[in-house]
This record gives sequence, structure tokens and C-alpha cells, in this order.
Amino acid sequence: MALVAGVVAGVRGASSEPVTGVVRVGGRPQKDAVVWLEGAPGPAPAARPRAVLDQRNLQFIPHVLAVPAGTRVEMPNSDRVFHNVFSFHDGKRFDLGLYPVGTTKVVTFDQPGLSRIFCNIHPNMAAYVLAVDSAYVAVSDRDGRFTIAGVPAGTYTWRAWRPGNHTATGTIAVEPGRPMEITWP
Ligand SMILES: [Cu+2]
Repeated sequence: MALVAGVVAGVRGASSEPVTGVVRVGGRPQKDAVVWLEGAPGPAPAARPRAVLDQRNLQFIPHVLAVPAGTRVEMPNSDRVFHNVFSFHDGKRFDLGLYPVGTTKVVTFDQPGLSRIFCNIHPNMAAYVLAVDSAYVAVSDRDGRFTIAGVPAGTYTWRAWRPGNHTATGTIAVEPGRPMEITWP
């Protein structure tokens, strides 16, 4: 299944620095891949930035949202039509019911796990919310690049996931100035 390549973080001394890297599949940049450092709880939930899963132009934005477990995720309806957002499968289960344009509902993803999010009215709307046991988590952009901010010095097990339930794992060696690289075959 998953194959793993290199590693490395940009951490110096006792300070914390961003861990940057790139995700590739078959040699090509992979967007919407989640990368996190396992078992690194980081700041208390109250200190974390808010997370938003928006509804706009009959899409969820972003398509893949990754958050530390315990995060409150705001789900505004920024569209011109009603939506009915739900998750019935794994992870957090909920049904927000019909709610109108301009309103926001909030779901707390209190346990680690993958939730598949849909809309009852628009079958093409789909998103993933991956809650992880870590404060150090990022999603790759269209160039496959990601940045995990403020990582304290140390050695970590990293994990990666992308849609289709492909996973990868490895160990981060602290070595300044070299990017982390994750590849799937
Ligand atoms: Cu909808």
C-alpha cells in the first residue's frame, strides 16, 4: 500500500520552526494530502485558530480539512441556496438539517478520525474532515507543498493520508534546512 520516502524538519535548538515539505504521487505534486506529527498535542484547544468548512458555489471549501481532535469547525452557508450538511459514516456523525444562506453551524470533531461530509440536497457536494491526535497538521496545496507551523524540536513519527485512504508513515529526524518529502508510488 503506502510507500514512504525521506524526512526532515527545520528545527533548531530549543526553538520551534515550521516544517515544510512536498507530497508527490507517481512523481507528481499531490494536493489535498494531510501530513501530521503523531502524538504532539501542542497548544490547548482554546489557543488554536478556528477552522472553517465553507459552502460556496455548491461546493465545500476546502475539499479536505484537517484539524486537531477537539477543534470546533464552523460550517457557514455562504451560498445562494439551502444546504443540509451531514456525516453518517465513520468519524463524527451529525446531521445539521436544512439551514439557510448566511447562517453558520458548528461541529466539534472531538475524536480522531475521518469524517466524510455530504449535502442531502446536492449529491455532488463532498468533503473530508480528518481529525488527528496532533496539533501539528497541514494539508498540501496544489503544488503538493505544505507547512506545519511552530514545531518544537524533537523526533516525531509523521503520518500522511490522502483521499482513497492511502496512508504513509515515517520518522522525522531534526535536521535544519532540508525539506520533508512524502511520496506514494
Ligand atoms: Cu447542498
